[in-house]
Amino acid sequence: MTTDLEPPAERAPEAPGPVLSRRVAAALGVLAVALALGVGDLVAALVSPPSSPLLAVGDQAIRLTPEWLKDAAVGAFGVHDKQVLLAGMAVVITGVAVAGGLASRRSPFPALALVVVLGLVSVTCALAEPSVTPAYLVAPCAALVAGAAAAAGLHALARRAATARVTAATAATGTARAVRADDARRHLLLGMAAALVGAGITGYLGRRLAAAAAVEASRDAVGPLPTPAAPPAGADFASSGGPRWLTANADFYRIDTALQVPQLSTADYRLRIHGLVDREIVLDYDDLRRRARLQAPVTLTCVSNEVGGDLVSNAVFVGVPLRDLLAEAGVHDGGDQIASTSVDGFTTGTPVAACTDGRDAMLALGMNGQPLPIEHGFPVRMVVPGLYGYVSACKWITDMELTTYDAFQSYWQQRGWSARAPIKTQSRIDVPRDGARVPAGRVTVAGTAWAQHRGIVHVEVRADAGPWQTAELATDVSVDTWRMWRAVLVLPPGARSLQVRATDATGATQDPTPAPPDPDGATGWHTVAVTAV
Ligand SMILES: Nc1nc2c(c(=O)[nH]1)N[C@H]1C(S)=C(S)[C@@H](COP(=O)(O)O)O[C@H]1N2
Ligand SMILES: [Mo]
Repeated sequence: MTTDLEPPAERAPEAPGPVLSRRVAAALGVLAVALALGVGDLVAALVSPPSSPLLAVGDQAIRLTPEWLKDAAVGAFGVHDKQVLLAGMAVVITGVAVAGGLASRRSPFPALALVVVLGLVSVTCALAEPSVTPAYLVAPCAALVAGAAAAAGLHALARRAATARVTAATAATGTARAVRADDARRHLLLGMAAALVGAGITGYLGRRLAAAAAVEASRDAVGPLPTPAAPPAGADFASSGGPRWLTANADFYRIDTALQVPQLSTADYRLRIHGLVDREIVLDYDDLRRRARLQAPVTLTCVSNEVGGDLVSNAVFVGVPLRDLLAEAGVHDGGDQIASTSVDGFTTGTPVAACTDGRDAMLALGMNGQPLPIEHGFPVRMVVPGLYGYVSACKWITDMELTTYDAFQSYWQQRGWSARAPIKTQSRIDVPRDGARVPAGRVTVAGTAWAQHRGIVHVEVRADAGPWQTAELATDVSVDTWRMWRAVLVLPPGARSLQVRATDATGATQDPTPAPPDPDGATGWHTVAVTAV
């Protein structure tokens, strides 16, 4: 038994079939195709990148284009010919989608047919890719299904909205018919918004994943770079619990301002050296790789490192000596600063003198025998021993402008940090850890000390502000790297405070004044509290 709460007159008359407005019909076509392309892109990125419908069709278009037209396109658009092709495809596809939508004002079938035809075209193009595997069918088919579902679903919503509008045309506001028309219209708008957001998100994620995969592949293609000799014997006291002299790439500390790791492939890589120079130079990755003759261990340190902090790591870098490149460009007398820019817009400002005074300043391509990890600046970064990272270690570097300290302020300088930032002498206790309980009596204390480009010659430790005791130093490898140390202290039972200080090769002992990192590096002696039991 049914109850009918509405009088029969309120019920919609059997529609002869509503007609969608041109605007709605066109939008429906575009949204269905956009969602199909977005889903196709995302699924392809996850399954098999070359099968992305848009890119597979673009690839075929390039393959089928006669040589004379290709030459003309390259002549007219230069290196932007691919972008022009993709933009052209976007215009054509949008036009076709609008037409398909407009043809679907009464029935969803023209739009569905369009999606199916586009789907079959992309299937055909994907299957024509030289590297084809059966997995190449997945993305175009997913695109087809998503596009067809969007076309059918949006069309149903649009019909309902159109029907309700016709029925409500004669009804007063607030009546059930008018409310129903408003609801139907809201559902249609929600459906369209969902399709738009879905197309945007899938398309964006697909593009990003594909870019990341392409850069990963570009890095793999570089192959191994000269492998560093094994660290010299006795360079660390890892056997006593101290840090290893060489930091594994995966453990190397990381600092970036960018929310996402920049993705730059070797094929797209260009470095421009310009400004106060005799000759502007533009180099690509292969140019740099051919000149990469310098191999040196360098300990990088972040200016933000607190006393006792771990924003310091050591690796063997391989790269092009900066002084070679600067000599080639011919730096003008007045030029005292290199303004380096990363592909993500970050900038550093490095003294020209530090890059020409004979130290191992370089554009690094390799780190511990591998191409730079992407998060450490692949394909190319700057490394200058002795300077904090924010004034020297520009990652994903694409531009070096010779300028002056008067004319240019780098990223962190603009935010109040010092223009010049040589690394301050520091030392750190790694064992025992702060808060540890240790057996009373003879306790091994071990850690690291650094004073890059000056070198560490002396480290002392003490307990409870007692007399300083000289620590044993590990083998000296380079003035540009940290130096490990260890000592045995005799600790009576109870709460003990252990402290360390280092002296660099100029004879200067580490500054005891506790100071925060801002504006040019922290000072103070690292102190840990332990309990001897
Ligand atoms: N492009 C870019 N380069 C950059 C940075 C950055 O945020 N963006 N950070 C700098 C800072 S502050 C430091 S300490 C070092 C850190 O290098 P790492 O992440 O390889 O250890 O990179 C420098 N180069
Ligand atoms: Mo830093």
